[in-house]
Amino acid sequence: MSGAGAPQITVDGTGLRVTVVAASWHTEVMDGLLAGAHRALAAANVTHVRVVRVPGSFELPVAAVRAAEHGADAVVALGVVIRGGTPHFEYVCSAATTGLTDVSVRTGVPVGFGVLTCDDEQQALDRAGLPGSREDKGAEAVEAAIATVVALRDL
Ligand code: DLZ
Repeated sequence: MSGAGAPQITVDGTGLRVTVVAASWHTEVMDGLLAGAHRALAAANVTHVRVVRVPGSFELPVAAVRAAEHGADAVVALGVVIRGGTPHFEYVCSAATTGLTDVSVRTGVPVGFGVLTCDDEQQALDRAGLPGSREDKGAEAVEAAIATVVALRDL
């Protein structure tokens, strides 16, 4: 999937409670995603922010559902999964994507999807919002989650 075609989203999240659930594998990339998420939250005027760390991306859905059921207006899930030599990659990616989708649809709380699924570490670094990165997926996930909260208000 290419990053071309991504919308420019400007969001106002004043008054929203946002929980960031973040995996811990691949420290440098995760630090970039988290920093990008914090930048986007500040730009959107979100001051009520909680960050919950879990071991791996497989654990993101259970943390996300807890946050969604305990008062978060939006959840942002951050993780990095890098392909290895076994099918484990597919299982972790599938569990994270299916689980997070299920959380948002079932609870009605938007979940921003900031889980990178990459062939190698360089692909992840290019998307991590670090100096020299081409993309900032942590920030994008925050903007998407807040924009969805705002969009749902009109329904
Ligand atoms: C086991 C594992 C592997 C091999 N790779 C990653 C990864 O690249 N990114 C990630 O977030 N988590 C990885 N994990 C850990 C699993 O997500 C999970 O934490 C463990 O299987 C324990 O449930």
